[in-house]
Amino acid sequence: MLTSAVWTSGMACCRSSGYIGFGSISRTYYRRSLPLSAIRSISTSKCLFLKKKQDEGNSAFLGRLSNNLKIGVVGLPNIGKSTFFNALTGSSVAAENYPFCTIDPEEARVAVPDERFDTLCEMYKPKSKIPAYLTVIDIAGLVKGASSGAGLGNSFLSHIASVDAIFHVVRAFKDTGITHVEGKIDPVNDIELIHEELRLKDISYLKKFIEKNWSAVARLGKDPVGADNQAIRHEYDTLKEVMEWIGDGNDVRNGNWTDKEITVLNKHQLITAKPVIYLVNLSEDDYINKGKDIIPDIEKWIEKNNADDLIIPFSGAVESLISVMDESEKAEYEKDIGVGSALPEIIVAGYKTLGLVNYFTAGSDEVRSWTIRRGTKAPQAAGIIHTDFEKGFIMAEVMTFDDLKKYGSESGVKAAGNYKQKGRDSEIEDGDIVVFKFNVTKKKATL
Ligand SMILES: Nc1nc2c(ncn2[C@@H]2O[C@H](COP(=O)(O)OP(=O)(O)OP(=O)(O)O)[C@@H](O)[C@H]2O)c(=O)[nH]1
Ligand SMILES: [Mg+2]
Repeated sequence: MLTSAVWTSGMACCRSSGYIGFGSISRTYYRRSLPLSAIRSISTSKCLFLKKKQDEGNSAFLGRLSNNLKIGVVGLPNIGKSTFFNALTGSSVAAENYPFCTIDPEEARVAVPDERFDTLCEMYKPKSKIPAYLTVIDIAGLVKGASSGAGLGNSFLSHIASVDAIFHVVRAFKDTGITHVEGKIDPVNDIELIHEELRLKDISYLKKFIEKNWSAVARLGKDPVGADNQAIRHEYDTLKEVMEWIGDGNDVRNGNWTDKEITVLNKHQLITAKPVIYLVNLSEDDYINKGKDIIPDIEKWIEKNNADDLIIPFSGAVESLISVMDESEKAEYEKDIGVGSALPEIIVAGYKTLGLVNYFTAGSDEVRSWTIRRGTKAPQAAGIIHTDFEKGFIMAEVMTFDDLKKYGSESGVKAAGNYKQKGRDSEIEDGDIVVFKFNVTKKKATL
């Protein structure tokens, strides 16, 4: 029978130092029967990545257009970011009890859990199975004043600027043995502090831009002549408006921007434009009782300030333990404590927050999940596999995963008349199983 483990102060899960640090855990047996759905109901209570503009039918997407999008782990120092990163990605970066243990960003990929992929692998029994991956980056801690150089300062804010979305980790576990840079456990205060530093960083970036450009823009006048000059004026006006919006205490991602403004914003990649998921690091006990004394205050803050952002409770202590267990130990432990790991949900939420969806290629050689941004047209989706597929795109033959499951085979889907052809203006959608037809005539080599 498995015991429920209590993480005692000073315990580090640090594979880099050659041990898994649970030797001094006091093991007490608790049988708890909280259903998994209790935790799940907290974390699914928020919608994901819904920009007002998109809801209103706009097509522009706030964020980088790339298929290698990254999500950064951000928060105060010594709050469990690297512990979380290690458990999430199976890495072994140092996670010790002192602030600024992490200095250089660490990057790792984690497979995105997807039942559809698993089902396809069962159906096709392929030689090779390649799931979708989420790239996660562990970033150094931020302290009060980081935007003006305090702590490890500005360079670390630039690491945050280079990711596409943020896992904002906040400490809610009480453990007097683990130093807290603010000297107290106050999750809402910590969230506000980080939020403020990120906002201030955006303000200082915009200030610099405006100071550098105002005289040139003033010379252009209100209605400049020529497309280039008009674009310069528009960029300047947009960023001035954004500056006012952030100056009033708002994050860029909550603004109501036009497509044209979003194009400008995407050029500048402001930090508060990035989607955020708040990950609340609870003690094991609080995780088991779904953070009932902790989560409501945080939810209130998020509701007031960033209502569209998602909050997911987890426990670094629980995840560290689970991450070194084999499948049967894990199942028994999860049964004992009555809740499961939050990591699958966190990975999927991160993936969705980045606006990513999957299509599949499936056959006896390989089943593979390909990552595209929602709304990607068929030729560009083909280009993810190979640029030739995009250049010589003819069409995509598509069946949906749901149809394949329903009719049991490709021929069943065809017999039902649900095997479709998509042209260059059609989008490839989440769950499409695709065969691309393309034709590339090779140029003759010239001597
Ligand atoms: N009790 C308890 N300790 C934890 C938990 N998560 C992390 N710790 C401990 O807190 C200390 C700091 O953890 P890290 O994961 O290194 O924290 P970090 O946020 O990456 O810190 P920096 O890299 O300095 O910014 C380590 O001693 C961890 O063992 C937790 O959930 N419960
Ligand atoms: Mg760290």
